[in-house]
Amino acid sequence: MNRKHRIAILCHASAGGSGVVATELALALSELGHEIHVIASERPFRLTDDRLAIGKDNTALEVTSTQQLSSLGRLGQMLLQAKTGIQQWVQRIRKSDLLEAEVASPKLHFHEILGGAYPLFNEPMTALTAANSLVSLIEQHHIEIVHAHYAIPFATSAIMARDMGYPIKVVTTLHGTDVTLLGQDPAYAATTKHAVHFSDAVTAVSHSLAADVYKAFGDKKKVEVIHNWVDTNRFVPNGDTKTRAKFAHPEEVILVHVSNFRPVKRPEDVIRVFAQVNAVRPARLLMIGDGPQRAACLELARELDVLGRIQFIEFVPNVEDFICVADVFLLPSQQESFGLAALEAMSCGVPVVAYNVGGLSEVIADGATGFLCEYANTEQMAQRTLEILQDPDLLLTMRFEARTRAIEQFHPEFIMPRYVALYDALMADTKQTDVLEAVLV
Ligand code: GMT
Repeated sequence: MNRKHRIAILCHASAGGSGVVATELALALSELGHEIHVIASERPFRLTDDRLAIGKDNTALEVTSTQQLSSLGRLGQMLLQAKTGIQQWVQRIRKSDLLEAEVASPKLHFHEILGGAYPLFNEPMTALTAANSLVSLIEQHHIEIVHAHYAIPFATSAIMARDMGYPIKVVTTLHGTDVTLLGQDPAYAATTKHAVHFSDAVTAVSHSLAADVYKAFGDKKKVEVIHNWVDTNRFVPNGDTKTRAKFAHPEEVILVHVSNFRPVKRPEDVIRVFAQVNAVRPARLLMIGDGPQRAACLELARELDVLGRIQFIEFVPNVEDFICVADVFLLPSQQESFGLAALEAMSCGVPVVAYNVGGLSEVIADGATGFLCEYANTEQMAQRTLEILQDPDLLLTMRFEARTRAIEQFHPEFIMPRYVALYDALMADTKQTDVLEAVLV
């Protein structure tokens, strides 16, 4: 089916993977000619002005520029080979029915959720204000599909709008903590279960998360696994020695961690691992992001006497430039349904060392694109990191394998058609006039 859909994408705007995935999905779908309306309390941080401009030509189908690659010497050559393979693949897939659809001019809109503040009450009523915003949008733009990212509160808002009589289809993508943390909290468990059961379609970003959903909410609802993807044009090795030189001397190695510094990310473990690595091999650490554990990380770094070797960098819009200088990316999360940050690092040709939790084993190929370590074992993580850093051949091979895996397994060309097929299947028995009629009545 080549029908274009009118889709509202509801997501959290704050720094978090679900907002990133929702934004990238919105951009990619609008490039394919679907009419997309992003709704959030504020503009999602990755929906920047320049990203909006990307939709103007169909550049998402391009692969890494040769110039960028050739500056990388042996690694560049290896990546170039991977690039050629993927280009052939893209040519082939372009010829298939799925993506053959003519690419219309981008149709991407952003809408802020209506405010709804009332001076008497302190309680935020986001679920209700989001449902109201949706209703206005459905009426004005004849939305057919509402795609909620993160179960609560947005899937609930979409279901509410549908229950008001609008014949929309509700798609909910589960991202992780909505099921594994909030979904387990008695304060949210019943509403999360309701959101999952009453969505028209539910997707999870990994097999591991799908299994968690079945465990938490029963197996009555089919959950389709659609992995996250990465923009391999943006997250690309760039051989930028100038930026690297800003953070480290030539003989030093660089470790990088990116997260929102919540307890679930265990950023203090990054400091512990770094201290052990630095004791053997002079190193620098970039801690990128911000969140509740930042102060504890600073304190621990002081205690372990490595503070002077660590740069804390709060929010950077061009995170890829910082990831690219890394020799190894550290991700010692307690739970990670997918680990988008790990995939972005791999796409930059950076091996990832992480704990073996959640869906990380679906992203990181243990021993090939990095290492998976026993949960909470910082000694093992430091040892694995050193194994990579002390062996230039292993580092080079892992860099190549990481980039190749990102391109071959997690390129938007493979993932995006899964979402489009899901929308097509949902709309297959809905006549286009149904939505218009319901809105006009
Ligand atoms: O809980 C978070 O870390 C935030 C959450 C989000 O909504 O941004 O991240 C989850 O979704 C990401 C995108 O699908 C995944 O890559 C992360 O692994 C997942 N986080 C956890 O499971 C902890």
